[in-house]
Amino acid sequence: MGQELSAADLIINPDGSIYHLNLLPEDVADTVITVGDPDRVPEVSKHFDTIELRKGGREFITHTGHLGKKRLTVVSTGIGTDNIDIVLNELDALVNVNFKTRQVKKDLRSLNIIRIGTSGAIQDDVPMGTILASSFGLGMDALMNYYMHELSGDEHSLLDGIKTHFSHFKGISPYITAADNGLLNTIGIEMEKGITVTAPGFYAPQGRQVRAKNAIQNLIPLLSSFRHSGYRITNLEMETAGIYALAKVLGHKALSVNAILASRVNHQFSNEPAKVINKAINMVLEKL
Ligand code: R1P
Repeated sequence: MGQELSAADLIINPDGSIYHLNLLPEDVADTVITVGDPDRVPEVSKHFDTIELRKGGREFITHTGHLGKKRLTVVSTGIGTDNIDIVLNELDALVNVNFKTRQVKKDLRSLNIIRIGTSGAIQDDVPMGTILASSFGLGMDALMNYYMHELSGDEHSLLDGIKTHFSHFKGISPYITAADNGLLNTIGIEMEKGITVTAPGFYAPQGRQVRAKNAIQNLIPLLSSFRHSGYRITNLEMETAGIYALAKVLGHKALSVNAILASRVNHQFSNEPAKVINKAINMVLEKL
């Protein structure tokens, strides 16, 4: 018999749903699309043939339904890897913990988790309107300081290169995780690829200068000039690295698809964001 998870470690609401997502175990499909903006959930599920449930709480809105024969769940995460911590752990518990016995199941389910999010490009040749699949998520946030995790394959040498390139970044311990190769080569096949930086904020952590003085000068050129074994950093957002790293720790497969709305090198923002996001949604759904 495995260990029983306490009522404080795994919080289950009186109706049997998980604490923040308000979902029951049977509500989660094997393929889960995550979006940041709760208003983007119906923009995805409007393409479904049927919607069997609409649930939610706070920024975590979920629709589950069918597209053809495929059952899909789309859930909003809100902004940032602190929310990804909640969404990934709760999705995993929903499929891999028996809520009656509070024990981890013997046969673990592996979800396909696909982020459809917005992002800013930091390379001149990645224009606004590009749909980019993250081959790696590079985390500049602190989430993975709290989890045991291991590097594999190219992750080791990439992280060494990153630590050397960004050696003067004080108090930041970056982490890197690869996309699931299968998802990258199917859903991401026709998309631009690159390393996506996940920042712990939207303004100074992404090199934006408004009123507060930034501690790291020239962040964008520093990020865009990194080169290692043919890889380069292409874009910035706020969830991908957390999704990739926690998915790997928990045995799930993940891919992040980025609708590029801003060019940080050309100081421009798209005047048709909804169109670009829709393109990303369509490109993902047609490959599922
Ligand atoms: C910031 O505006 C938000 O937009 C991006 C960032 O990752 C961050 O969550 O993604 P979403 O549009 O999916 O939220």
